[in-house]
Amino acid sequence: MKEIYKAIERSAKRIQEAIAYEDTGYSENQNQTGDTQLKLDIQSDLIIEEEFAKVSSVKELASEEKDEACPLHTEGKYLIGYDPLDGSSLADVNLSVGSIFGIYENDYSGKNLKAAVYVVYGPRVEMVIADEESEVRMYKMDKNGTFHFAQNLTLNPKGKLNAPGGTQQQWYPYHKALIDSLFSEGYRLRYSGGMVPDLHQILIKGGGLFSYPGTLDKPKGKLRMTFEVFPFAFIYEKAGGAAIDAKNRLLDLSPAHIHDTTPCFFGSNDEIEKVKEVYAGK
Ligand code: P6P
Repeated sequence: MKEIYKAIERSAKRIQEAIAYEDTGYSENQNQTGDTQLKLDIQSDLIIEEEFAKVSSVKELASEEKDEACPLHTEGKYLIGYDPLDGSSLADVNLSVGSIFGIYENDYSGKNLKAAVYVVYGPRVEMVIADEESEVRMYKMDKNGTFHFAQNLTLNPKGKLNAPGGTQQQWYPYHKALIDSLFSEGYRLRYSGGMVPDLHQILIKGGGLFSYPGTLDKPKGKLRMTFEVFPFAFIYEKAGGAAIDAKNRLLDLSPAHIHDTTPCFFGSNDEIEKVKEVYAGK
């Protein structure tokens, strides 16, 4: 597993340089979800592919930027589901973006996720790792591209931040009531439109709720199980929180296809219990 983390570190340094100094324009291509790909999306994907090609334990790569999974080393043990540059359009307006990695065995179901990593490209480059070891660990990159352990991350039983995703006009009325009730309790709005910095902020600040629900126009939500949802569900659970689709534990789900989406709620335990109460019977 350590050689996989090292490949992610090498990728992070190269992607950060691409974000900072290269073209953030749109390509002529679309990904499987129909998003027009930024040149940065394609370049970040290529960088990660190159770095994982050096890791013999990686059997297959499944990228959000590609329709299907690609075989790598036949004798490898791990399948990597990843989003090379999540929220990449935010780089256009100089906001933080991130890379997300799920490290699976056998298939891309939540129960087969063995480790999860994300990298935040913001004022600093930071990497968070969760695996079978006890703690969720955060590392900071120095000017040479070396990552140094900074701190462990844990979620309090209840937090103060509320990150409500999705088009509000398309929210189900009971979801709007849930979000409004948190604000009436004094929660602070923290939502940039980038899943990685938004979920990172809640982790660093010790708790709250990030939601990207099913909506009238997108009943299955927007965020992809394999590349985005399962890795963060793993990290939030390891940090002492919870992650559900409104009723079920997210890591109990299995995608029919690697690009399948699901409604998702990540947070401290008190907030997740509140979601379950509101959504019970809906
Ligand atoms: P909306 C970015 O495009 C992304 O995939 C996630 O990073 C983010 O949480 C979500 O979509 C934002 O979606 O509909 O709120 O703009």
